[in-house]
Amino acid sequence: MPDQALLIVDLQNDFCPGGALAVPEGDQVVAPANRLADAFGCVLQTQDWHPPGHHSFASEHPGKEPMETAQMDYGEQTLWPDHCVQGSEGARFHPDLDTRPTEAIFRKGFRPEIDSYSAFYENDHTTPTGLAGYLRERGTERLFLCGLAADFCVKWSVLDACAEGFETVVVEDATRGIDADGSLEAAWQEMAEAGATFARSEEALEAAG
Ligand code: VGL
Ligand code: ZN
Repeated sequence: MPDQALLIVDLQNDFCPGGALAVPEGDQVVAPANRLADAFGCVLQTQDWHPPGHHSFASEHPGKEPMETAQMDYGEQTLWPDHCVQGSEGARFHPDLDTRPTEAIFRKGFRPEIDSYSAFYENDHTTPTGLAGYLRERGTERLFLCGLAADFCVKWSVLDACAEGFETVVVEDATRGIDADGSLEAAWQEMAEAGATFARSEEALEAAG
């Protein structure tokens, strides 16, 4: 069996119903994520972790509303409601998520001027988080991903995981999308084109052994 790991992306209060940037049914991901975390030998998490006044917040751009875009040094950036502010309740993991099996938590989005969707690179696509090196040093060949949001942080993590040469599997019933302007449908297609495969959690649990 290839050496494998599970990455749970941004399963935080602000991305769940009632949160600042709620993903529809985001909380439904918690139960399958817990089952997966219990089964995998190596479990990692990401945590969206923005300083107050982060540049991706629409509130920092006078005249702009959340979900509009702005031009940044590194290209076009979607503007979001203030969310996942460092140390806030919204930045905490969902209270029902069992984080005990988690070995390492990679925080991202903590540089004030640059957003970070992917678990591997910031949105400039060049500043690494160290996750690729961590996985390589551990000998990981296959990476399973779940969490939020399917069309943003999960998608960009999946595309980078494929580009970094990991066999990449999206656990399709353990993720949900924001779906801004058809972004969810596009995300499934982009992930498939990048070479990712898709599995139901039962299949992922079987693969975890
Ligand atoms: C995310 C938008 C802004 C995500 C994070 O976790 O998908 N989306 N920050
Ligand atoms: Zn964010």
